[in-house]
This record gives sequence, structure tokens and C-alpha cells, in this order.
Amino acid sequence: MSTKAFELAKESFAAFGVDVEAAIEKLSNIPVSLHCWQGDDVGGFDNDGALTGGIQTTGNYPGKATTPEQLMADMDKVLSLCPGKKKLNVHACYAIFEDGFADRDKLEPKHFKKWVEFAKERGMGIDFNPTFFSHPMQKDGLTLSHPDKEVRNFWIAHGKACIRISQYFAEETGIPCVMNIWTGDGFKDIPADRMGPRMRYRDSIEQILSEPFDFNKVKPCVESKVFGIGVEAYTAGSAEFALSIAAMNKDRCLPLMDNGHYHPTEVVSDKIPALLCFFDEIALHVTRPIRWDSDHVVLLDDETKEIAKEIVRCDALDRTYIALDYFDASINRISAWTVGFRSFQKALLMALCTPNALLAKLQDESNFTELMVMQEEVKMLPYGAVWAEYCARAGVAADASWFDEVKAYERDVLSKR
Ligand code: RNT
Ligand code: ZN
Repeated sequence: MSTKAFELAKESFAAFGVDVEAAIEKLSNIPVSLHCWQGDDVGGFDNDGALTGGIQTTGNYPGKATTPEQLMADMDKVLSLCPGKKKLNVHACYAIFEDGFADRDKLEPKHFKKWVEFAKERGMGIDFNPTFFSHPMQKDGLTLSHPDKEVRNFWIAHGKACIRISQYFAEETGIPCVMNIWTGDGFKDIPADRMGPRMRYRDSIEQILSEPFDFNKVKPCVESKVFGIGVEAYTAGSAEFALSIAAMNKDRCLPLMDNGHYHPTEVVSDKIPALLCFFDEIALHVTRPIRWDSDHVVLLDDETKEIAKEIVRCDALDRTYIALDYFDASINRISAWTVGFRSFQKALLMALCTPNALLAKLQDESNFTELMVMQEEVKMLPYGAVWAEYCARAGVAADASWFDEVKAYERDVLSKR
């Protein structure tokens, strides 16, 4: 069934020693975690919907999901428009209360039963996130690093509850659950004590990690951030902090890098191989930073391609947990979700079709002139024909015709909400 264009592309790539059949096969087995929070602007179901605590969505495009059923239906639409292997990424604030409300420190596996059913029916694993924001116990912008022990204990209990829920997800699905700890803890203006909050943050995370779990099944991570909205001067979970805590607790914790969380000229693509020299496994949030915002929809831009390339050429596809993390409330959310997922699929496909060994050889031979020539040359290889074939085999549109379905869904479903 493959097209003439694909057959020709295959030959073009083969001339560089690239086996596109192998690339397609590989790509269809790389799990990429699809975050539920693009569907409702990080609202969740356990609070009044106001997003507080260092992150913000902007825009109010009509039709956002307000119930678990709507969110799941929307996500299903996205899944049907994207090729590739998906994993589900859920935040604790998306608990579904069938027999009464439970606060964050009292959450149990049963509050996520519906998500397990959803994931299992679709053959997906689940990743999880304690929600350290949008809650009254986040006091003065602080959670795990708050000076008041009562506040910290509430959030430590939340973290431990989430470890138990993560273990449940892993056991139910048979797929490891990445559990990511991110807090917006920090200060708007110049602090008088930078170390105190970090010492308390460290202690709280270590208490959470003391909850028993099987590290083969649950992969706790700590995500760093350079600054947040309303916490511009200082964040407790800085890059050095998060990396160090993961390094000091290597038998139970991974570092998580979100490429929207660094100074603008720093790139996560360069940090990936650095971390892989020291950690067996790492985790990523793939996003797109723009000025002060860390969470624009992922596109097929240079850094996205470079991130995918590093994962592939470090041979780290099974050492890297990939999750998407963006939320745009100003455009059709189904479309935003889909563009981001498809863009990262394209980036991975391009990385897998790049003659990485050939290029690395030129570098090792210090043949930098030819390396530059070849790096430019491979940019024009016919990736599009391979993408079209990959999508055809996955039963999804290769071109933008998927957007017709989004328009129909907007007309028939979203606009009626
Ligand atoms: C925020 C972090 C964090 C969140 C999610 C919702 O800057 O990137 O990962 O986006 O937990
Ligand atoms: Zn993130």
C-alpha cells in the first residue's frame, strides 16, 4: 500500500545508511505521555477552577471540558487524530469523586479508578502528578517548603498518597508510572533566606520518597523551574536543587527537565546527554517557552527537533520518559493538544531518520567541514514522505485534514457546552 513517494524516500535515506522501515517501527513503540490538563486549562475536578500557584493559562476559547466525561471524550478525539504510542498523564486534581469528596492529603486509588479504566481500555500506561497548586493549603505561595510544619505535613501526606496511587496505576496497567513532583514554591521579590526554604523542600521531598514503593514500577521525579508567575525572584526548586536531590536519591528518584524552565539561551537538548552520563533514567516535559511563558503548544521548531535528536542519538529511548506539557486556552483545545502531539511525533521521526552514526563519525574524525556540509544536506531529506507513510499505517491523516474533524467536533460537541 505504500506510495511511490515513500519508495523513493526510502532510497534517499538508504543512501545515507538510514533504514526508514526500522525508524517507523521504532517510532510506533515510543510512549509519549499526553497530559490531560490541556483539555480544561489545568482546572481539575477538585476545586473551583481558579488556577493559582506559579502557573497561568490565558484565553477563554469556548467549549472547554468541565466534567470527567467531557475531558475523556475530548482526549479520545485527540488520540484518534495522532499516530504513535500514547500514555496518559493525569494530575491529582483530576480525582473523580464517586462517593464523596476527599482532600488532597486523603486521596486514594479509588478516586482514579475511572482513569485506570480509560487507560486500560485504550492500552495506555499512566503517569501521575501530585497537585501542589490551586488549593487553600498552598499558603503564601508555598507548599512543601512552607515554614509552618502543618502546611508542609499536609503536602507531604499528599505526596505520599500520590506515591500509593502511582503504584496502583503501575500495577493495574503493567506499565511503570512516572510521578512528577513540581511545586511553584517561591517568592515574588528578593528573599531574605534562600537556603531555609530549600532545606525544608529537601526534607519534605525525602519524606515523600520514604513512602514504600517499587522503583521498577513507580518513577518519582523532581521538576525544576527558574521562575514562575508571581514568583519571579526565587523558586525553591531551582535547577541545581532538583538535580541534586535526584542525584542524592538515585535509588528512588529521577530528574525531570521541562524545556520551558530555563534561562532563554539554555537548551534542554544539551542537558539531556549531560544527565545521561550520570543517571540511568531521566524524564522530560516537552513544551515551548515564549518569553515569560513556559507552556505554549509544542511545534516542530528547532529545539523540539534537537531534543528528539538527542534522545535518539544517545540511544536513550528506553532511558527517557517523555511527557508533553503545555496549555493554551486561547485556541481550540483539541487542536492545540493534537498539534503538540503530532509535532513531537514528527520530531522523533526526523531524529530516527537522521544518519546519526555517519555524522558522529565525521565529528570523531575532526572532519568539521564535511560535518557542516552533511548536517545541512540531511535537513532536506524527504521526511514528509516517511511521515505520510507512518500516518497511513497508523490510520490517521498525514496532512492537516485532521483539522476538519476538529471543526466538526467543535460544531457538534464543543459549541453545545
Ligand atoms: C509548571 C510545570 C508543571 C505543570 C504541570 C501542570 O511550570 O511545568 O509541570 O505544567 O504540573
Ligand atoms: Zn512541566
